[in-house]
Amino acid sequence: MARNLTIGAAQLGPIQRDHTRADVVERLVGLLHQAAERGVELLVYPELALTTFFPRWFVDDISEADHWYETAMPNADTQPLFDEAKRLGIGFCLGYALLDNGHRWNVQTLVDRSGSIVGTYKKVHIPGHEHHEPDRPFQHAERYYFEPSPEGFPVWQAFGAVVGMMICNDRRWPETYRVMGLQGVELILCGYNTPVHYVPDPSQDALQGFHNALVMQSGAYQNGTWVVGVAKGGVEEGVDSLGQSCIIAPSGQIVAQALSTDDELISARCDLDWCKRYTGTLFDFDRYRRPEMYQRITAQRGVEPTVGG
Ligand code: CDT
Repeated sequence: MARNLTIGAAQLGPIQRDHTRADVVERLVGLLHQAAERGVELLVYPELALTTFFPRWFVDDISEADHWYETAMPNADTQPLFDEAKRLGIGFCLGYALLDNGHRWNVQTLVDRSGSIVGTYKKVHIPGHEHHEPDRPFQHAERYYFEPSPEGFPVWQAFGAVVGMMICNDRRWPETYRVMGLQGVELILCGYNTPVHYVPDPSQDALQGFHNALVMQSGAYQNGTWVVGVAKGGVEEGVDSLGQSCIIAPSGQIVAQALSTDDELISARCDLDWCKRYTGTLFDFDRYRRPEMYQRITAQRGVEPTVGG
């Protein structure tokens, strides 16, 4: 029997600093209703989908930022989303900041069609900087606000598929996809907030869209998996962020892509058995991989030159 899953990517436009959780959840529910009309079974929202991207500001005392974090999921603000999704029989994946026993995580929670939590993924690759950098036009202080996950890249059996998650910067690292690929992943869900202006090297600004597609398309193809990338785009508190949410097939082809940088739903009917055409042939890992040749991948972090220069 064919394993088809209709997946939606609920791109968000900007969330400004003074937008309340209630304002945002109303938008999320609006996109959920559009998704229901299209027969979507799983809807994916962006990274930090409940608030503005607060790591763009620095605070001297981190407890001043506590209000940006959720302390439970669901909670009073998100319960309407959980209730409506359950009523409609739509599962979803939601990105938010979590404050848990003093630990600060950037997470995505996957919820099944009956409203039960399948799992929560914590972001592994935390980009940006730890300290205030006053010369920047805006901060990217994720390394101040979030701990890197010690849990790696688990996968879950859900929606009739093997499902994994990654968050924003994780999508730029091939190891992210491969660790899940080695667990038989068939669907990777990824929310992101990507400022168009990359402060350390502005020559990359014009390439943001290219790099976004490049990493997710190659990760999908090289691991024979569906990838769903969902942006919070547009000008948020003066910072322009990339849209270009997309759904990518195991062939590496983009099957749906957002056209705006605003709230926008895209969707695709995804044949999960398409994965096997790649994982059972060209990327039959068990047959063709040479892990004994890849020891450096886990043995070292930075470059250790092996020749002069
Ligand atoms: N949110 C996130 O991880 N954003 C980064 C921005 C670049 S690093 C400052 C990204 O990889 O898109």
